[in-house]
Amino acid sequence: MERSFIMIKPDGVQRNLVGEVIRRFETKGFTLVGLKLVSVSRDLAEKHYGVHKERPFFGGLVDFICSGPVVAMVWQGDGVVASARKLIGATNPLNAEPGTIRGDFGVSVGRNIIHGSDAIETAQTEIKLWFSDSELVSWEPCNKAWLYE
Ligand code: IDP
Ligand code: MG
Repeated sequence: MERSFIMIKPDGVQRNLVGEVIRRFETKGFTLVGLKLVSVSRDLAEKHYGVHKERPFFGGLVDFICSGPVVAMVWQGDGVVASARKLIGATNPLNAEPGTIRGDFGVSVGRNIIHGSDAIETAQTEIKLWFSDSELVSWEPCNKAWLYE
């Protein structure tokens, strides 16, 4: 089944939004298959945001991701990659719709609380970068028959 890499950034952790974010993914109907608190190394942050290497904000972004613990997660479910992006909202929280995580909790693009993979292939790469196979748990939620027809 489809999986997405979701990370609560240092601002989300510092602002006590870990439970709120997890609640939104849980109540939507997605399944948590990986979860850990990580003190991110520069190397990992640079690899994760490698696509933005040439952008002016890259250095500040890497500094920020390494500035405090993050919560790295893998969520599973039909269409989870695109759906997670909708739950998260637009990159700039000021443009994010109310009801989305960024729309409800943020005001600044450099402090937008959460990361979510932008495509299925990106998700696969990011999951491999952040998690070993043994850290991911395949399990069948008992409410599956009530979420899927
Ligand atoms: P996304 O997180 O919505 O996928 P991306 O364009 O992939 O957005 O950018 C990655 C992250 O880089 C953003 O979540 C944000 O934290 C940061 N970022 C993007 N654009 C800017 C900017 O113009 N100034 C500062 N930080 C930015
Ligand atoms: Mg992105």
